Amino acid sequence: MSAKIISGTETAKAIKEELKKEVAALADKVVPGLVTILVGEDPASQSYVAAKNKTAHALGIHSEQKTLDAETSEEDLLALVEKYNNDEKIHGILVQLPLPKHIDEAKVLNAINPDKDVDGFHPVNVGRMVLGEQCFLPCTPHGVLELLARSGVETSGAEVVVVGRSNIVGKPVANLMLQKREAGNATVTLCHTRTKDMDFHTKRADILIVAAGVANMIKADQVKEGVVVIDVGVNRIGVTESGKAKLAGDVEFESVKEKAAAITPVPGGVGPMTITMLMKNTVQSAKQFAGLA
Ligand code: L34
Repeated sequence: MSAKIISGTETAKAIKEELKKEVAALADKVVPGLVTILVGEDPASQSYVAAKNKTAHALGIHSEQKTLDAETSEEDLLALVEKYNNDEKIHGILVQLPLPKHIDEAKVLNAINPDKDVDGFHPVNVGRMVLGEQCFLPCTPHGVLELLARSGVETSGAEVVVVGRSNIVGKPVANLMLQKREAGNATVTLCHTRTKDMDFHTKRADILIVAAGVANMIKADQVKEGVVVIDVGVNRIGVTESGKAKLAGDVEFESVKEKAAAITPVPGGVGPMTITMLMKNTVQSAKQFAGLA
C-alpha cells in the first residue's frame, strides 16, 4: 500500500481562492493590512517572511515588510510594535521567530495588541484558545486542523499522538485536538524529549503529528499500518544543485508512506497551510476592526 498524499499546497490554494473573493467583497469597507517584522538575516526566516508578503499581495491584502538588522535593540523593536499597534491601516502584526538572543521574545509578543495578534501567540489569545473562546488561532496548528478536516480525516475518538511540545506547534495543536470542535474530540498524547518509550506511543497513533525539528526522525518501524501522518518539520539538510535549500521533514517520507494511509509531504504539506492561515486571521482581524464580524 502507498499512502494518499495530503497536499498542503492544493488545500491552501482552495482556501486562498475563498479568501481572495472575501477580500474583494470587503474592498469598499476595509482593506486588510499585515505587517511582518523580521530581525536579522536567517535565510529560512527570510524565505518564510517573503512568502507571507507575496501571498498577502496576491490576495489583495495590504502588506508591509519591515526588516531590522540583527543588532536592533529590544527597545527599538518594542517601539516599532507600538507604532503598528496604533496604525489604522494595519490589522495584523507578525514578528517572525526566532528573535536574536539579546531580545526577550515573550516581552515582544506581549507588546502586540491582542486584537492584531494574527499569530495567536499573545498570552491573551493563548488563554482564549485553551478555553475554547473566540480568538486568533496559531497558524501552524490551525493549518494542521484545516488539512485534516478538508482531507476528510475523522479525528473524533481517534488516538492522536503529537511529538514535540513547542509553544508554536506541539502544545497548541494537542490542545486544539482535544477540544469539542471540528478536527477535535481526539484522545491526545503529547510526547517530548523526556518521553520514556516514544515508540510505544507513536505505534498506537491513528493520527501522528510530528513537530520535533529533527530531520527524518520518525521511521517506518515506529508507526502502525494505516496511520495518518502530519509532518510539521521543515529541516534544511543541504543545498540542491540549483543552489536552493534541500528540505526534509521530521518523518522519513519514502519509507513511512508505504505503511501510512495518508501523509503530508515536505515541502508542500503544512508549510503552505501556515501561511494561508495567517492570511485568514488577517482578514478576520480587518473585519473585526471594521465592525463586520
Ligand atoms: N511569528 N514565527 C512567527 N509565526 C510563524 O507562523 C512562524 N513560523 C515558523 C517559524 N517562525 C514563525 C512560520 O511561519 C515556521 N513557519 C513556516 C512558514 C512557512 C513554511 C515553513 C515554516 C513554508 O512555507 N514551507 C515550505 C517550504 C519553504 C522553503 O522553501 O523553505 C513548505 O512547503 O513546507
